[in-house]
Amino acid sequence: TRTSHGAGRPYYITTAIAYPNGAPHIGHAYEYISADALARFKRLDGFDVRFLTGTDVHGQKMQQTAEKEGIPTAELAKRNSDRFQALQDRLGSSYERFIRTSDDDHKRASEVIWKRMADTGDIYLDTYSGWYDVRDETFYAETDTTVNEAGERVASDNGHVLTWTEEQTYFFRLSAYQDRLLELYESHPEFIGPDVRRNEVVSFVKGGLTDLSVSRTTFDWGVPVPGHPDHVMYVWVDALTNYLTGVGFPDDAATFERYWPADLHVIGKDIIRFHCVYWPAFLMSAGIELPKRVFAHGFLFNKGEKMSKSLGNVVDPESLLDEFGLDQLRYFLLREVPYGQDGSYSAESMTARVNADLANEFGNLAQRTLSMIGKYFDGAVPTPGAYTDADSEILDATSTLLPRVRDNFDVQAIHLGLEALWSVLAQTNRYISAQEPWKLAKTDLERTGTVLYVCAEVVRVVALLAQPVMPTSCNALLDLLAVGDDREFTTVDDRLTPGTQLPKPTVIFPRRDA
Ligand code: ME8
Repeated sequence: TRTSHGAGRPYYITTAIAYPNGAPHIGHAYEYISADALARFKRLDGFDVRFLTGTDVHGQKMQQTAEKEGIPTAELAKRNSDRFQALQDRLGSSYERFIRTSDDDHKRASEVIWKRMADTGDIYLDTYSGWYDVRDETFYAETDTTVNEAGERVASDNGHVLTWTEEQTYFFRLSAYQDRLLELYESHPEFIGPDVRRNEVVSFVKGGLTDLSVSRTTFDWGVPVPGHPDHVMYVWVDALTNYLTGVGFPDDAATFERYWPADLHVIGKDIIRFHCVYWPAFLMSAGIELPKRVFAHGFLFNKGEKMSKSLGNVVDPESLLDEFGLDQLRYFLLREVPYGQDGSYSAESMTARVNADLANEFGNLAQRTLSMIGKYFDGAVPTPGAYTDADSEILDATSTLLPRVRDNFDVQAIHLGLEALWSVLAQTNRYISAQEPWKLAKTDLERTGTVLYVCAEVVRVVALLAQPVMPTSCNALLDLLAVGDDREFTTVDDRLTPGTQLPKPTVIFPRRDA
């Protein structure tokens, strides 16, 4: 047996936990798909992966939405969390746990981290007065607000309408962590990706930190503050703690020691401050190791426009799945949008990619190769003869794919990993056109077999390495090549065995009509 790259080492990856105050949208689906592809890649590369996702059920917005709907908040949380989980399942998400912050073990984890921060002396009681964005559950300093045309006080950065809050709350001594945070970003530049986000965070922290209000008394939908049940924790305190709960903190020491610190928190760019400033400060205060990396993906827009309920252009992931298919959606989002940047979705761009990359570049190569093996070799893998330079060029390019794609995935450059695979597919399509095995078959069956063997090898390796992105289709392709059950990346160099009987080929990536 061979040792895999991961050699069974633990790898802990998380997504943000969404507010279930409405239905999930395509932005949520994007985060789940991308994190799932990263988790699957690590699993196939031999890591012992733990992938955590879930919902963030507390906070004022949840309570307000439930009031509007006239149902208990717990009922809203359960109903909508179920919808988020159903979406994950439909997306093929390979999570180990779907946490809801209403889970009992999460309450306990939140109490323990709170007590530890309090024991350090970082929590004190004071009066908070200022602006609050209920939608994002964020406090705003007066200087970061303006008044809109309707005379409402709004956040300068996103225009959300703010409410004045004035109450006695507990504060976290965030101001004490400025130097330690700057030192963290300096000594661990990999802590925040992509680079542009790190620069944002560094300049924010350099601008000075004020203490953070970390409890609320004007509503009760949250985790009660230990010893002070008239306060509930500020929703972000308990929300961030989900990453600890998900690996057994504080009671399951074995699991916690195995998987913590997290290798990667996948989040969207709007919540970078919570993950790269507040979260490491809370952990430093509580004496808990810091996560190794936070990666912020960009936002998805509908034809370049921001999705919003008022514009009526919110894309429902279910309808996209119905229309395009799961692997098509997964591929499109991960290939079209450079991971870490904003991206745009449109039916036209999706159809174009599905046809060009999947139906033509990949599907057609597989289809031609397999049908010629059927026609000229009775469906048995042909025996390659001596390789020409043209053959070797393709085989060599193929054999460098795993390390290249791994390097890309290691820095979450998912789109570049896919680009590397598709460049070899393009090269192979040029090769098959130049070699013309359909003509060779009339004069030189051995040479025909060699060319088809090379093409089949490319299909095998690309299908193997694209599994994290398109699990179902790639496994179907590997089935068509009679590849055995072990489909981990350790098998990348196990070439197809000549003489192996292949099943009757079927179309894996159908064309779409524009
Ligand atoms: O922020 N495109 O929850 P949330 C891409 N509960 N990603 C998007 C997006 C879009 N249009 N809209 C949202 C929260 N997201 C908190 C997280 S974590 C301890 C607590 C992403 O439901 C967003 O960036 O508002 C975030 O990563 C995730 O969806 C959940 O957003």
